[in-house]
Amino acid sequence: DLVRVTRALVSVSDKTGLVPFGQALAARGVEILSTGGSAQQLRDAGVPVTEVGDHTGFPEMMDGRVKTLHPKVHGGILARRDLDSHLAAMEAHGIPPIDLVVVNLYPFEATVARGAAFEDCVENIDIGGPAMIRSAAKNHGFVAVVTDAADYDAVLAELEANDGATTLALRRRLAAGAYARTAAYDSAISQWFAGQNGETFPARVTVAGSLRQTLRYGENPHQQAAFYVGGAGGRPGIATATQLQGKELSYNNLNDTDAAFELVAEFERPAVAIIKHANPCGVAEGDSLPDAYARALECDPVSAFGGIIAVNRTLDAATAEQIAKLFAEVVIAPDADGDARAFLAAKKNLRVLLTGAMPDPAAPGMTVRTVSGGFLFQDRDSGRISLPDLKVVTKRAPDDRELADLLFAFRVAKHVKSNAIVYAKAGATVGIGAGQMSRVDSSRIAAWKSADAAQAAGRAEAGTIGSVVASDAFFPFADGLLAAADAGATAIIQPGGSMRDGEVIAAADERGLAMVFTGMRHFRH
Ligand code: 93A
Repeated sequence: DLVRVTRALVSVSDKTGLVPFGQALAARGVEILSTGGSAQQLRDAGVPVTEVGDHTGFPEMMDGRVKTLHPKVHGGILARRDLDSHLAAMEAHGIPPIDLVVVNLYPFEATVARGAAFEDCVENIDIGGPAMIRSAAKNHGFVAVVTDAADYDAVLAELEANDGATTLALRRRLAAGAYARTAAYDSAISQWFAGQNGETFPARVTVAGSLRQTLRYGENPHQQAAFYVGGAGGRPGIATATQLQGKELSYNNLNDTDAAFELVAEFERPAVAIIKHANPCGVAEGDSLPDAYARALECDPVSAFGGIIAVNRTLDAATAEQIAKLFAEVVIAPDADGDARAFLAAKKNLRVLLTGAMPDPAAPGMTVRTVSGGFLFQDRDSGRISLPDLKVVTKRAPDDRELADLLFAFRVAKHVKSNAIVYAKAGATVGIGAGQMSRVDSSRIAAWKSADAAQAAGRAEAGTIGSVVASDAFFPFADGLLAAADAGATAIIQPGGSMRDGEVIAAADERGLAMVFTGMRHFRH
């Protein structure tokens, strides 16, 4: 299954590593056919090349739209070397075999990403390149296809090891990668086209991504798993992060870290979120990160053990020193200063991720999840409630302190699995109830956990006394609200819109509570 490389066709837009690769091929006596810009660069570096136009006897034409689309190129790539009829056709038409195809495509994705005009994007749809890639990959029995400069070294190593030949194993691996590349390329084109036509949900979709890493296992050890990146357009977060230290990230780490980072991105002031099982067990904003961290931890220090910590500012030494005292799985931050890095370095197993920037919580985007036999697509929940959106529905209006905490609590509730109930005071959560099937249970659990935490810390009263409370969706009955009032909450924020809003408002008035409606729900499942 060894095939000696005598002739290569090189046509690349991304010319990274082109010259050394071409030099190495030439040194092996490989004849290089190449297109305009690629040929120019090779020739300038002293690598002998034949222009494809000279090879085919046909000039590049129509601004390069037609340069390699010629039977002498495609015949040379597609011909089976093990069939007499194919060999006879090559002979009859003067078609020499091409054993190596090195092509990367017009930078369509990058052209779209830089906001180029429609015509410019269209011109960057490569036709000849994918045709050659697909031809070469189909004929992998005899032809090697390289679509990624990262594979140049592997190809050269094979040629070196096999006296100038490629193995079938390598050609098959390259072929699979080649079709993945053309599929992703066409998927990007179709997605862009649909967008230009104003189609939010086109008739067909492809979900494209590149393998970042295989994971030790999935949610459980008997499940295989891998992390693919792609889709969100470079949104700062786990996909763009560099890992400074620590063990390999697990499937659950990635999922929880994503949740943590998206949550702290909601806040303008320094903020900290501690996440367990995709739900926050403490969130706070404050004048500084150390202050926010201390108060986030105070909410539920028992659950914070083994948690994931996200901050929305450059991690400083004081915060890092505190974090180093806790057993945490992951810390994610936009950046970390030198002293902070030194503190965390002492915790060898702690994974530290730096993203370079915070994501924009209001940015539009799509989320995808799988269901049996299909996918569910939706806009990401970029909804954000601010002061002018609030409607006071009770006799008593919230005071300024309550209003600030209500907005804070509602923003946290958006990131808590439904049914979500969040008690907050002075910019910190003091009780969180998540993921219950009934809202009243979430309300009770949050209050109970808050009382527990106070007792464990030796505080006289539960954090919920004098707090405010947020609910991610309306209270269907007054019971959930009454549970919050019993826990000591003085003000409530919720979407409103229940059939029984009247009853719920009356109950709030009776208990002297202030309540605001947001008109926006934040379910998260
Ligand atoms: O315009 S094309 O679709 N028509 C072609 O016949 C063709 N052949 C190669 N684009 C074509 N290519 C692409 O040109 C390659 O895929 C590569 O991206 C690029 C290399 O051009 P140059 O060597 O002139 O820089």
